[in-house]
This record gives sequence, C-alpha cells and structure tokens, in this order.
Amino acid sequence: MKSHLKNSPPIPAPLAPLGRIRDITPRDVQAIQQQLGVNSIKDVITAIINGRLETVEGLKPAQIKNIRRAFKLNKTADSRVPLWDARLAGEELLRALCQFPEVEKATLTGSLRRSKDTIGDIDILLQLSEADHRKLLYKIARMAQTERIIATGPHHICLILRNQLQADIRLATRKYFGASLLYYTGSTQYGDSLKSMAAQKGFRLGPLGLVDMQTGEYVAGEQETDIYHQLGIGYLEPELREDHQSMAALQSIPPLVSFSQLKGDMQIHTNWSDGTESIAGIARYLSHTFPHYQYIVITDHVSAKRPNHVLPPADVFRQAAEIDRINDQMGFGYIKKGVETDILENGEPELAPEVLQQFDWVIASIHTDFTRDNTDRLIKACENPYVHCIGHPSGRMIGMRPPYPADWNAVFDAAARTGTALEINSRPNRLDLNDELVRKAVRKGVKLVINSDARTLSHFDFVKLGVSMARRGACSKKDILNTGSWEDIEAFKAAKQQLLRS
Ligand code: DGT
Ligand code: CA
Ligand code: CA
Ligand code: ZN
Repeated sequence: MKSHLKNSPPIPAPLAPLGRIRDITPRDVQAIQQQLGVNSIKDVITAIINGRLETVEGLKPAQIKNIRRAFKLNKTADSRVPLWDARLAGEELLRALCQFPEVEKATLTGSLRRSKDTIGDIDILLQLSEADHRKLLYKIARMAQTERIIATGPHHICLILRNQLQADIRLATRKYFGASLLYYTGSTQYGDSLKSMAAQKGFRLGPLGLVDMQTGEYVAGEQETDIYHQLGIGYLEPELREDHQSMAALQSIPPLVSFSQLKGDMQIHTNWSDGTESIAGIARYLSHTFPHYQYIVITDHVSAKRPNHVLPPADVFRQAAEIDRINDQMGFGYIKKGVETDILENGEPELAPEVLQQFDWVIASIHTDFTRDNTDRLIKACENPYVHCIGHPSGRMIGMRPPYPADWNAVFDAAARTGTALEINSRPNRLDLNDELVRKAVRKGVKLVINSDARTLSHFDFVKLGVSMARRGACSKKDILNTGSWEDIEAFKAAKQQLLRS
C-alpha cells in the first residue's frame, strides 16, 4: 500500500473508515474530502449514492468499486444469495477459520444467524486474545478461500471469497464477545431499539459491552444472555430479531419450534415421478439419517394431463402395493401414501374424489396461472373435503417470480375454518410460505406443515430451512402439524370432516 509515504496528509477521524479501504491512500481521502466537501461517512455514502464519487479526479474505477463494496452499496436485489447457499458457504468458512489455533470461538452473525431467506453478505465473529488480532487478520488475508481484500481495520476484515461471496469477519476478546455477537447479529433496527431501551434503563450498549452510565461500571459483555439479564428482559432468539414487532410483543412469544421436534416429512417425490430415489431407498436413508421421524409421506405428483415426470393415475395401485410391501418388511407403517395434485383453473383438484380417497394425505398445489389473483382457487381447494394441505401456497420462486396476488387474510381464514393445513415448502428457492405469511397464518390459527419436497437424498436437509422460516414466523411446536404423531395427523383429518359438516 502507498499509505506509508512520508508526506501523507493526515486522515481526519470521521473519515477513518475510508482510509482503511484497500488501495485508498490518505491522498485519495483528502481528494474525496476536498472535492466533494464531505466530512462524515454519512456524507460519503450520500455522495456515492448520488454518483458523485465518479467525479473525483484521480480515483480509478477499481478504487471506486472497492469503496462501494466496503460500504455495501453494490448490493442489489439480484446480488442477494439464497439462505441455503450462504449457509453452506458460511459454515465452510467458519470451519476453515476454526483451524487457526488462536481462534477460541467462532460463530455466524448478521442475517445468516437470523436465517433471513436471502443473504446480502456473510458475517462472522471470532473470539481470541487481543494480542493475536493483527496476526490472525494477516493469516485470513492469505488463506486459500480469500480472493480479494476489500477493507481491513484493527478488528475487522472484509473480503471477497473465491466463491465470489462477500464476508465480514470481526474479532472480539472473551470480555465482549457476547456484546459483539448481539450487535453484529442485528438486525440494525433491533440493535437500535435494544440500545434505546438500555439507555432508558441507564446503560450504554454497544459492541464492546454494556456499561452503567452513572457509575461507568462494565456490567456485561461475555455472553449475550448476561446482557439480556442485566436489561431485565428475556433472551430473544436471533430469528426474531427483526423490526416488525415491539419489544413488549417479542417478550411473550413461546419457545420456538425446532428441527428435532419434527416427527415426519410430508412431501417427498420418488423415482415413480420426478425424483431420483426408490421408495425403499428413501425409507432406509431417512430412518438412519433422521431417527426422530416416525413417519414419511410419499407424495408423487399424480396427473393424467401432464405427460412427463408424473405418476399416471393407473399406477397408483401399484405404488400402494409397493409401499405396503416395504412397510411389512420394516414391521410398521412408516411410509404413508400421499399425493400431490394440481389445483385446476376453477379451484377443483385435478384428481376425482374416488382417487383422492385412497390416499392417507392429499396435497393440492397451484402449478399454473402464477400472475392472476389466486384467492378463489386457494379457498376452493381448502373447501374440498379430500384436500388436507395446500402445497407451496404463494407460488413464489426466489429470484425468479414473486408470489401471485392473493387476499391472504381470506385464504388463512378459509384454511382455519375448514381445518386445512398450509405448507412451509423448504426448497431453497421456494421457502413458501415465507416468514411474514407464516406469522399471519398462525395468528389466525392455521396449522402448518414443514416439508422438504425432496427429489433426491440431499434434499431432505432442506427441512431445516423450513424450520428457520417457521421460527422467523414465531411458530412454536403446536403450530406445526408434523411435530405431532401420525395419530395426531389422523385426528386433524377427522376434524376437517367434522368442520365441513357443521
Ligand atoms: P444482509 O447482509 O443485507 O443480509 O443483512 P445483515 O443484517 O447481515 O446486515 P450487515 O451485513 O450489513 O450487518 C451485519 C450486522 O451488523 C447487522 O445485522 C447489524 C450490525 N450493524 C451493521 N451496521 C450497523 C449500524 O449502523 N447500527 C447497528 N445498530 N447495527 C449495525
Ligand atoms: Ca450480512
Ligand atoms: Ca456484513
Ligand atoms: Zn408442487
């Protein structure tokens, strides 16, 4: 870096973060300050947004790009990464960082820890002794995963990884690890509300800890829970740390649902339709991999109208016989017979009642007409006595198509009134219902089912994403139908028949 030239102008303190950006010399900072008349980072950001950075004489395009990235102004809706991809990349980076012996503790922070459905950049917090900070930043800059450094500070490095994702890695000591974890988990809005609440109670809260403003005493910082305790409020799960609810409302949420509470996966496709695995293979895999599952529901897409990748109705009997045969071998009814059927234009399921009645579990899904308002079709499907669940109810595909228009209040009312479950489809590009709709649905008393919608063995892990959406939607165990036993599912089906009769 050129910043060690003898006659470098000093960098004014409010503009210090500019000086820490890769390839930005004190002279460049001075040029930016003088030519744009900026005296704070806020001014700088405004100038960047207004396209004035490009007018600074002597700044090269590569430098401008680094500045935009450092202030995260290169983020667009398109540049956000699906949670699943970011989680895999983030966990891999975490494992790589844990191999440095000075790292005592490492965790994901930011939107990844909050499990937002899409991620702007990866945030990681490491714990190590103050003496090791410089040395570790040097090692991180040189590790195999690093493609380019965007900015560095005494306790922070921002980089582009070889997989082209951006990551912020921050360092803390044991003393204030919990305070930094709380701060960098965010969201910014939540952090700000917590800070004001702390101030009202006479504390100063920041990434370095919680301090009593009157006495100057350092009261908490090692653990997040210590800070909550000192503030006199209950611990809040990261998935709920958004800005949509008041602090008081957040305090009354019951324990959130967890993956280990799920007792089965209720949407699975096999090689009878568009999946790659046999029913026997799936049953063997799941009984070993997720031993807490008590049942699984095979729901191949059955259709007479579509030629490819579906099960023709004529084959339903044969598939049922195959399931019976495997259940016999396993010694109990682990595998349930389900189906996914299309919701037609008029809201009726494609398959006739006689066909639907043969199944233990019927999912009806919209696979056509994604642009029109689909309220009527969804309500009609709920009112059908043979339909137990609506699959991927909003139809969105992240990054490809938005949810179709629908009056969600009316749909949720219909689902609650008819005793029909709605799905949280866990495929990484669906996550449908999303967190916001999940929250609205459970408030209306709708029961949800978290499904993988798997086509191949590796897809079964997706349900963990669905669980994250449920948690972000403030669901507890009672809101999720497949946390119940199969007897509970049968009771739910019987209740629908009762509700429709009354
Ligand atoms: P993203 O990356 O767009 O998916 O969203 P986040 O939430 O990961 O945001 P990011 O990466 O810009 O910052 C990570 C966390 O750091 C953020 O959730 C809260 C904290 N943070 C960053 N800037 C501020 C700030 O100005 N004030 C407060 N209170 N917290 C901040
Ligand atoms: Ca982030
Ligand atoms: Ca970040
Ligand atoms: Zn589907």
